[in-house]
Amino acid sequence: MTSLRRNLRLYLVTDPQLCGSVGVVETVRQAVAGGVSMVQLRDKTATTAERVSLARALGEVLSGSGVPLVINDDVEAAILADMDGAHIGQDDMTPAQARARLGPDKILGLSCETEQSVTAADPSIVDYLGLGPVFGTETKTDHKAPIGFDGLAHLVALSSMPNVAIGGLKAPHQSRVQHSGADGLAVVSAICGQPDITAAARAFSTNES
Ligand code: TZP
Ligand code: MG
Repeated sequence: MTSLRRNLRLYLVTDPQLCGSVGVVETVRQAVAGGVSMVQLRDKTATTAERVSLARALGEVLSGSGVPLVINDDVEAAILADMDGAHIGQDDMTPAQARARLGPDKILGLSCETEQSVTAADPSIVDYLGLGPVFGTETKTDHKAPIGFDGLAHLVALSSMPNVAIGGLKAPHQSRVQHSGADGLAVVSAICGQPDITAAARAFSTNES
């Protein structure tokens, strides 16, 4: 298994509203202590300068942990903060544009909701796919129709690229996600805002089959 596939096993996507008074940095610190293996900084309303500053603080928390940090949507912030990479959606800049800005060595993730988008993803440009939403979720209000575990398995089978499932996923779903062939789960509300963040993250490793 590649190290990226291993990193995708439990992927925390941060939400500043859900993190509340605990904050994104402290949430990430506690979540990594519970086994989170990759982090995405996702803040739809921040400026690039704010994202860079938050990314630097997160970089200190993650230093030496081997947990990669990528940023949602904002390739320039990823470059300025020298983060590990970026994650884009179908409506953002194209993967080719993002790769051209990031250079060959940074991680580039791409959200895919349909067969067409999965088969169109170029493995020489994109490193991993985010597949979903598996379930409907209040965390992202503009998501496409949920695909369920059957839809997830179908999308996984269409591509040999590393991938991570997202959308409404909680610790008890872990074995269903594994059986679909996905490399891991990306979660927001299962960890952000939970009363015991480390325990919430750890619940995923104890559910592993
Ligand atoms: N993309 C598709 S669903 C989603 C994103 C960012 C949000 C997932 O949040 P949650 O709380 O894990 O359902
Ligand atoms: Mg996006």
